[in-house]
Amino acid sequence: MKNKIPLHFFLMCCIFFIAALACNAQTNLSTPTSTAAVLPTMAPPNPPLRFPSMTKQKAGAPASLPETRSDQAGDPDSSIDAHKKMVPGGDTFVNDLYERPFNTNTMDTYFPNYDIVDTQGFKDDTWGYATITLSGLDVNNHLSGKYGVEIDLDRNGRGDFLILASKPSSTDWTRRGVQAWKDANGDVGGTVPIVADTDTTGDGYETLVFNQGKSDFPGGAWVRISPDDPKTVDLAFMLDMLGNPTSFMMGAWAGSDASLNPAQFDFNDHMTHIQAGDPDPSMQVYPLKGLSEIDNTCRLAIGFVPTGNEPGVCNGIPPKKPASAGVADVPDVPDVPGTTQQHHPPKKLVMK
Ligand SMILES: [Ca+2]
Ligand SMILES: [Ca+2]
Ligand SMILES: [Ca+2]
Ligand SMILES: [Ca+2]
Repeated sequence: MKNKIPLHFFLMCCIFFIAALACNAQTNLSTPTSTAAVLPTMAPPNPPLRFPSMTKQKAGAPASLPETRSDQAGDPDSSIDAHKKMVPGGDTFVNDLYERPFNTNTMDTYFPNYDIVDTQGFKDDTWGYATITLSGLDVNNHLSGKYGVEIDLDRNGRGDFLILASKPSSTDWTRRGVQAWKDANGDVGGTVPIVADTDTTGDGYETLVFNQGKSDFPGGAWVRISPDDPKTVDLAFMLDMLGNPTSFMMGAWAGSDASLNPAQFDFNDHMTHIQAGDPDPSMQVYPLKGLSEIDNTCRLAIGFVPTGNEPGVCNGIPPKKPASAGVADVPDVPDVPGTTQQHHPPKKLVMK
């Protein structure tokens, strides 16, 4: 008799077969998943954009300063007359030239680390450079101030960028403490650049374009103490950050954190001579008052030959000396003060 397969056995076989198929299907489905789980250990096909971009934007520090200097200017060394609570010259408030490395009112504290005695400018294809030499270090043998340059791209006397370095302490280039400010709305200088205006306010340098490496230009500006001279600050800034100028004017600044306030440029537009005071005892508004602990220089010509008529430029058309009768000679201060006759008339000193 022919053996019949029991119906229940046949059904069990079918169930087992279907279950096996399902199991196999699950195994097949799980395979890509496990393969994908392995992938992260390999190089990701699309790494986050910020990675390569950070690597690419990170610019190296500048190297040594160029061998050829573009321009240089001296500035009065006020240590000479510091004990007399006065300066040897170099301060013409109405023409944006200051020589005020003293405390306010009493002028009994002289700050050699705020007193510029020399500045130099350099330029290559990538960088602009400045050196700022101070009369001395502070009582702790540090340069505990702010040091910077004001850059006038179109030579009209109206500053465009202000680069400031706070408390430089290393002979290696660093971005620590360095900021670059821009006058994006063009109100630095007020109505008449360089010259004191009576009714101008404005917000000075209001736009922070570089802040210790955090910006669109991570390698934009650097500072170091000169490896050759502990009283000299070296600054370097990428020309790219300034729009790649081929030439510019550049003046040096030094002062305390409080005095070198970017929003107060130009200082002689934000306060009167009476409010600012003066470091010259022969002036009626002596001593220093609202503007103290600060020094600046005339503006160097970088990448061009000045005519002498550029507002604020060094070695401009020399001012005439006033008639001798009843008026003291203007202190003879070589290399100071960029003083074009049109913009920097001589200071009248009344005899005591
Ligand atoms: Ca000065
Ligand atoms: Ca000085
Ligand atoms: Ca002005
Ligand atoms: Ca402004």
